[in-house]
Amino acid sequence: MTVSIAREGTIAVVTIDNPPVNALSQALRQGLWDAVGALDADPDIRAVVLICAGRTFIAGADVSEFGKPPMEPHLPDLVARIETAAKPWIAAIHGSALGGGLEVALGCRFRVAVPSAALGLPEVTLGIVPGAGGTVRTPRLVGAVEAAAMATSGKPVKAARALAIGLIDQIIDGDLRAGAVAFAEAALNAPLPAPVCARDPAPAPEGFWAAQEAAVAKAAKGAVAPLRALDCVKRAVTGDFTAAMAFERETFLDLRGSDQAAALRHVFFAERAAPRPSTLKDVTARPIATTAVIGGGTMGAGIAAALRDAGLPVVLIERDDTAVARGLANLGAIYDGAVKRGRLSEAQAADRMAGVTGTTDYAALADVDLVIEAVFEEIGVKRAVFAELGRLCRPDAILATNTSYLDPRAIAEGLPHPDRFIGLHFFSPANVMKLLEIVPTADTAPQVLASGFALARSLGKMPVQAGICDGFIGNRILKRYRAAAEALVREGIAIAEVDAAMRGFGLAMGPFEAQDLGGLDIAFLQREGARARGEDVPEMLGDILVRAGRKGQKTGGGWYDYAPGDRKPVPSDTVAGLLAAQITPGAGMDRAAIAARLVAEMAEEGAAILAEGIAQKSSDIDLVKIHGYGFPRWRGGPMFHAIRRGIDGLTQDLGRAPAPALAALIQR
Ligand code: T1G
Ligand code: NAD
Repeated sequence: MTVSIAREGTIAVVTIDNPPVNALSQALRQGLWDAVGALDADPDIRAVVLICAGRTFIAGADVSEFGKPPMEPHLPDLVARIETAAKPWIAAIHGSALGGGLEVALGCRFRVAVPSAALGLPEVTLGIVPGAGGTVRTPRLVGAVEAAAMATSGKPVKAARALAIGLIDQIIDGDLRAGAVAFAEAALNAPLPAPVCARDPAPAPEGFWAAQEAAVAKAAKGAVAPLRALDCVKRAVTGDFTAAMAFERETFLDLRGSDQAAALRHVFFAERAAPRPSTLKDVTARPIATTAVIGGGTMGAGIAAALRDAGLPVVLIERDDTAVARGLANLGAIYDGAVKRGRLSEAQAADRMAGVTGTTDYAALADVDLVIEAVFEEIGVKRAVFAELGRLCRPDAILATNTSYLDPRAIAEGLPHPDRFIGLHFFSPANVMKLLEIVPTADTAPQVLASGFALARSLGKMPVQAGICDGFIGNRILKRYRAAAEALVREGIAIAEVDAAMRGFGLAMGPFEAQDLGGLDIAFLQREGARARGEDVPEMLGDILVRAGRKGQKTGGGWYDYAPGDRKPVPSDTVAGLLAAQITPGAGMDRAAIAARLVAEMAEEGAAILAEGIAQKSSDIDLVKIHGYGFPRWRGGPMFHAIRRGIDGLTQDLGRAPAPALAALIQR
């Protein structure tokens, strides 16, 4: 790590070089602290440009220091030192100025940035609030509304927007360093603006705070930090600077040690470890420039959209011309929706569609780099497709299946060059859900596995490597979760109570309302298929409902009744009658106990998955649940949650001792 000083006439250029993202480690803070003193004492220097080497401006405090006691110089003191320096400092920003990075830039008298730069206060995504004046100085530049949006959402703003709202003073086209030095020289020829701390924030619009509190609480879905960040911005706008700074620091230190902050830090590092498995460190991925999708149904259309969103051309293969037209229409519907929601312009949507070629002719696949199969979940249909692919695709073309429950090895049996075969399990809707389970077989070449991870990165997906078992990682835990939820119903716990408990825990919906939304018949058909293969599959309560024609919302009723045209779940007397014989009322459980039980059951299945080597690390299992099934990020995932619950907590939650694999994981 270095903080170096160069002199260009009367302008000093302070360059930070702390790879990979110039995070504000203690050494870096000390280096900047010392640089202020040195340059204040230099009579030849009239202004200071602060710039970073590498790919980005300061990306924030060093997250790896969070679990440790804060060390001097504390960041708020460093920012104040820059702000009150004898010579004005100019922050020259490229890449991202995030968190503490933006706070340092706010201590500067000016901020300039390249057009591609982003500036933000992402602290709430780590379960904390800015701790060095981010919520206090930002409103003094951009006003209450913009500052509240930045601090409570954690979303960065691009340079053009930052200029428009007053967060930066100029966009530098061309060389940032030269442009910043020129800006500094010009700034010295005019009266300097007051330091940000001395500027008064514009008052918030009438009624803003009450409306914002309601909106932030709704969006936060149980996360604590966003509302606390709003409180800080409100103090900054309605009170004096010093008191607001004290309030923010107190809030930061309070949240820094919280369970939610620990959970979100866990997810932060898990998300950075998953896309780069150590086993693939020296493996080069095969380039993927052209792709094909077989099957234009629910998943095929979504996968094609994900590929197009990443700029990859797609050949969409279907059974016949009618199905081709339907597949293209499915894809067109996805983009029509994106245009309606303002996510894409008409021209962008048209461009996405122009990159798709629909056909029934497999000869169109002769030169594609990657084919993803998403046809019916029937082994015969899939094997026939791969026989064609094996015949017509290049021997080095990567062939992938999107199967949910079939054994990829059975699908690939007899395929020439099996080293190029892999499972790529997308989640519906495939162009939205970030999770991608990557399922190699024993024959899959490391280069092909690396290509799967590279594809995930280019699609903006969260890749998790999974071994082969029924349901891989996510659906196997889902099956356990559903069985455990049904067990509670068999003990007399109301269906609606189970769903309310899981919503209260932070899930978007409970297990029963989710099945009604997706359809009970999908899992029912899986179970029936397994039974037909002679597997011992216990009777589920869901089987009783499906056999009674209750498949969920699509049939007007599943676990709940639905009034025509209404998606609101209503507890069903019919279901109560159908299931009455299966219920032996137990002692009853409150919602906290219900949620604790079900999360512990998820973790117990996760521990078994880990012990069997189906998952590589427990944090991957957390990512599967968060990115594939909506497990609340601020809980860290079922494995993180269980490890913090400990053996005694889990014994209480399960009503019995946790299975050996889970106990062993906790005692590691
Ligand atoms: N601290 C430590 N390491 C960090 C880091 C950070 N803030 N940000 C990234 N890294 C590491 C990361 O673990 C990975 O390491 C490598 O850098 C590349 O990251 C006082 C208290 C900057 C947009 O939340 O958003 O300031 O795996 O793969 O995709 O108010 O990293 O290679 O060993 O993500 O190019 C606020 C978090 C902190 C920014 C770059 N700041 N980082 O994305 O690379 S709290 C953040 C990011 C704070 C103050 C408060 C992204 C990025 P490795 P990467 P990327
Ligand atoms: P779907 O029925 O919506 O689509 C399947 C498509 O495949 C249909 O359009 C059909 O015309 C086409 N097809 C069938 N035989 C074909 C052939 N020989 N050549 C070309 N096209 C053919 O099914 P879906 O929900 O999209 O599921 C597809 C696959 O994705 C299944 O393996 C499923 O297990 C898996 N999957 C589904 C989900 C989900 O939530 N639906 C999630 C993940 C994975």
